Amino acid sequence: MIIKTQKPIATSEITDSLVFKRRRQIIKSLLAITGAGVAPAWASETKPLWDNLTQGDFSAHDLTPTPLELIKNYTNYYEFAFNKEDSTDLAQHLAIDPWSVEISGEVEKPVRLHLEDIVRQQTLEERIYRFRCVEGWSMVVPWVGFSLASLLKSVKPLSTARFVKFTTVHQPTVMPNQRNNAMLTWPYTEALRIDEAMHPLTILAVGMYGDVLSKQNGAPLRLVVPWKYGFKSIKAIVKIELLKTPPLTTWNQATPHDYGFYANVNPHVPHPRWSQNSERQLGSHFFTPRRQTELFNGYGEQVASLYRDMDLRHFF
Ligand SMILES: Nc1nc2c(c(=O)[nH]1)N[C@H]1C(S)=C(S)[C@@H](COP(=O)(O)O)O[C@H]1N2
Ligand SMILES: [Mo]
Repeated sequence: MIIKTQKPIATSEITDSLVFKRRRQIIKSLLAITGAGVAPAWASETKPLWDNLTQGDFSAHDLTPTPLELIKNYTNYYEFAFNKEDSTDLAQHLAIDPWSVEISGEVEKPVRLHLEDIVRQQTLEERIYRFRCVEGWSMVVPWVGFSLASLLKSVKPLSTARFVKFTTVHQPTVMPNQRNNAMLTWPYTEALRIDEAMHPLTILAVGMYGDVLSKQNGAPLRLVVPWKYGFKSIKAIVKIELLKTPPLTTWNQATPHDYGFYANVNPHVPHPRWSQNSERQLGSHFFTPRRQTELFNGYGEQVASLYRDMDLRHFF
């Protein structure tokens, strides 16, 4: 894990038309502090520009970001399509400015916030995380985001809050599968236990590769939980609810035997139709051996204690 921090940048009066430009500027200025951010270092074999940054516990792992070129058309976004290229193209129609997020439920101060105000209040960091999809592929992504815990604390969770539910935007005019009600129940929802949501590794991302998030990757705001399978990392979030009881989530509801609530990356628990023992790393040559999948996607040192009392073969 590599973390880069900067004090939030003071924004003054922002009009809606400036919103996107402003967000992009804030994110880009994060890279500017290192004097880098000109050439996309992740797109080549040159030294990554975060080489000079503090490296966390994961320096032993290969955390060279997957070249952006290789992942930008490789999208799972089922509101748009069930194949990766079409969902990338169709996602460009999503309307993302202005954007607001409702935070409600078991909190002292339910609010609806403009994304710009959230970004202004939170401290943006760059985090380079491994990302493992349940389908058996993986990548390394330099996200730009902020701590979910920090946002949740700002609305003062009540002691009754035990789960956090996230909901994707409902935009049936541009999301074809929301119109057809195809396959899944829309809008897409996901959830975490409150301690998972409060974990320092859990972030809400507004950017990647030193720029704003692209629409196909979940703009303008998505969850990233690096020790869980990718489907937990819900895109285009408009609502965050703190709840007393575990909510039904999209995949858990659709195929309860395939996808558990926890969905922690676990090489020992196969999917009903394939092994989760190894993964194809995006961008690797076809003759490169598959990577051995790690328990908790390699973040066990940080998160295993959350599941101390659970038999991980049953809570999958
Ligand atoms: N709203 C929404 N969020 C979603 C999905 C989706 O279909 N809709 N797909 C999930 C799955 S299965 C994965 S693997 C990741 C993919 O993220 P990426 O396209 O940015 O790589 O997004 C997750 N978040
Ligand atoms: Mo996925």
